[in-house]
Amino acid sequence: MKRDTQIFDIIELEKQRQLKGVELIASENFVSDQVMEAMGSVLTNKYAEGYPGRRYYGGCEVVDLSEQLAIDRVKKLFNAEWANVQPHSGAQANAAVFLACLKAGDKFLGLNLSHGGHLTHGSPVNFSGLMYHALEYNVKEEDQRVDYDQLETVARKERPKVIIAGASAYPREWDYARIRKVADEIGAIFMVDMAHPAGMIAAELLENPLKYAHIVTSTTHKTLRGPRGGIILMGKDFENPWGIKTPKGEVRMMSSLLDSAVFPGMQGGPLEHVIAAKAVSFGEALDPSFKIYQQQVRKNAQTMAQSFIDKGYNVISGGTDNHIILVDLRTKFPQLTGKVAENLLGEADITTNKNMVPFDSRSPFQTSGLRFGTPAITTRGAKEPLIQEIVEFIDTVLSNPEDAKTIAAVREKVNATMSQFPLFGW
Ligand code: DSN
Repeated sequence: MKRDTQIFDIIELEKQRQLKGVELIASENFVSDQVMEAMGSVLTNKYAEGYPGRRYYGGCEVVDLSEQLAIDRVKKLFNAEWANVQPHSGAQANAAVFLACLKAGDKFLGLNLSHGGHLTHGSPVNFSGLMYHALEYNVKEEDQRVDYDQLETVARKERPKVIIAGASAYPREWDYARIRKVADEIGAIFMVDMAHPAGMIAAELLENPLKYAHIVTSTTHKTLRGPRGGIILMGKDFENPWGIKTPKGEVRMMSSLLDSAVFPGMQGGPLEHVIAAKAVSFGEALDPSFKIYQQQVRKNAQTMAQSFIDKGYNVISGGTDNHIILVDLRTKFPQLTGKVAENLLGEADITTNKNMVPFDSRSPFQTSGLRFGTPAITTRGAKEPLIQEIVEFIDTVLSNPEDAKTIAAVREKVNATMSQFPLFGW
């Protein structure tokens, strides 16, 4: 077969884009060469519906080994009793938990999307909001931290079957113990979606939600620095609280309901090449060097937050406990929308994303905020001085929105700087 130069030329373009730019999207990272090697391996050829040791296809004895290795490593990493590594994404992992715990129309409670919540935690345009009865809690206006009083009030009044913690744009630590307490009071399942801080949790820099939550979901590609994908974990397995029984009349364990919800409930054949790549990344996260990396991610995030504050920006909640910095542009640039700011920075090869800020006066298509994150730039080798320089670049661009020459000069500096931080061994 002739080499498909059309697509490989496009892939090369993307490689060059990644190499020359400053990557600040909080949910992105750069995986190692061996993670990519596993993803591009012969394992993509194998159908393996089912789970290790109980498949619906022959010839699964080898992929059983790699899937079991992924399960064993992720359990060790997060101190989990049970894991499912098959979800194709975080959204699929969450959908599987919903399928296992809720019936159509049942109530659940999650963080308001416009206050930092995830799309799959009840957005009206997502399956979670379309199929189920989504209730929400907010952050407080005065300090932009989760309003636990409101969460408890809604939980006691509405008695949702599931309460979810976790966010896509929340820079602070969670009080998981407090949420578990109210979940127990009303008999709800407490689920934590740790997609964003998973790597920091693995490195023990943030509280491990598996100690508090019944069920924990995550993506594998953000701070955790694995391939794109999802996982479901439990610190401790337990009998399902609704008394759903096996054909033999025994109450089914939650692990059994969750396994069935992933396959055959939500998905067909697992992506065994991606599962092998997950195993590689979990192995990397178990290495002591991963903790040093995560410590630097946090130092860089704190440096970035302080540098923005020093330049007169409004950093939501006044700083960060994790890898996320959420900036409200209205204080420094009242006319500048997140959408325009994202495009301006893109012209300087600085990649970030527009984001709603709590109590935003603009729509999700415009927004008043920008979300920044330090996992990817830290993988490139950035330390605090480079972070300060990057904030300087960002401030120069946003302060000169009409000045194409200045923006082009910043782009040249960005490209020259990033050429000193190599990536990829291929
Ligand atoms: N879309 C992912 C993010 O960027 O945070 C998960 O919500």
